[in-house]
Amino acid sequence: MEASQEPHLPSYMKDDNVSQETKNLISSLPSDKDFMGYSLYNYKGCWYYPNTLQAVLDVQEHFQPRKKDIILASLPKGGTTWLKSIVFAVLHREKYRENPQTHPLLSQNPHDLVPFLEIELYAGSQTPDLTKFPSPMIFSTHMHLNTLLEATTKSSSSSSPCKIVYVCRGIKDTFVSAWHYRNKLHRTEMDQASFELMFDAYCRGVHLYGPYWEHILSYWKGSLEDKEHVLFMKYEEIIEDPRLQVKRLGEFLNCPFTKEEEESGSVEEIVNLCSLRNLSSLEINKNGTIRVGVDTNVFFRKGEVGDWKNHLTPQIAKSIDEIVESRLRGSGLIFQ
Ligand code: PAP
Repeated sequence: MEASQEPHLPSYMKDDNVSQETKNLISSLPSDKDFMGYSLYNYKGCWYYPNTLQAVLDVQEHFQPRKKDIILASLPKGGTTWLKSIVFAVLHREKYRENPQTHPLLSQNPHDLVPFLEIELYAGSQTPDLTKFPSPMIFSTHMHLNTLLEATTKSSSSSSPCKIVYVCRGIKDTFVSAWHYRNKLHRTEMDQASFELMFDAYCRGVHLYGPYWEHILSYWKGSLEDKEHVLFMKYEEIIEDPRLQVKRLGEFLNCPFTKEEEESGSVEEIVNLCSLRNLSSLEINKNGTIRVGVDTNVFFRKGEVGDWKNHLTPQIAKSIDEIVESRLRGSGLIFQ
């Protein structure tokens, strides 16, 4: 089925919102198909569906962050929803301290509180009105760091004017999470052949915003070069010690937790508020739909480290580990 006719496909995966100029560009780009046969195009080393590429180009041309804005970055299924909720809760903790029952995370999905640049804001318009958002505003993106910096530094120096937090997750769990997400999006249980095709595409790096290793390396290098502006986080580390990572975020965002806050349990409150158990039990996240038209419940599943073991044989797992290891070799980043 053509992407534009697939009823459950989000707009960013389609090809019906592309200017003539972008069509011309696309016709000159390397192309491939995703595991369902939808066309992907490689622009500056990264794979996009046509509508996503259009929006990325618009972000690059028109987005102008303010100094205090914060940008959250990730690969799809890398921990985006969790990071959005934690950063929102850390940044706005004072506002809802007195009346925690009015906290926006209890009534809105994290994706509606922290909008995507290219998947939401610039997907509907080349020049969305961002002045309506209070500063500091938290935005999010799935773009590579290099692509993002082309947008954020066009009128300033080469370093990012605002803070960027990146989260990533081991490729096998990212892949398995993406597999379940696609099944939920298409409202069907896809077969083993589709699973294998999708796995093969991940191994080749041909997936939206892939290759995986290029994406994480761009942020890894960026975080080493500019520690003040780029923070590199791992989903697995948040699982292991969420308190520590929440405090790390507070430091990075220039709103460290005071001793009194720590003693009064403020860090734990954020950890609990943003936990998968809590968020997924809320009515909004069970039966809601986010602004871009995706059901809220598709963003919450198991949230475990190592769920890939239920889907990949040790041999298959080894093959993808070897690919990632060879691509990351020499970078100092160890990630499996
Ligand atoms: P996105 O990039 O499309 O927004 P993203 O949030 O990165 O998706 O990935 C969803 C994964 O994060 C799911 O993982 P799973 O499929 O392995 O279960 C989801 O369960 C997990 N997730 C979502 N919210 C949380 C949370 N609050 N705590 C821990 N994991 C979470």
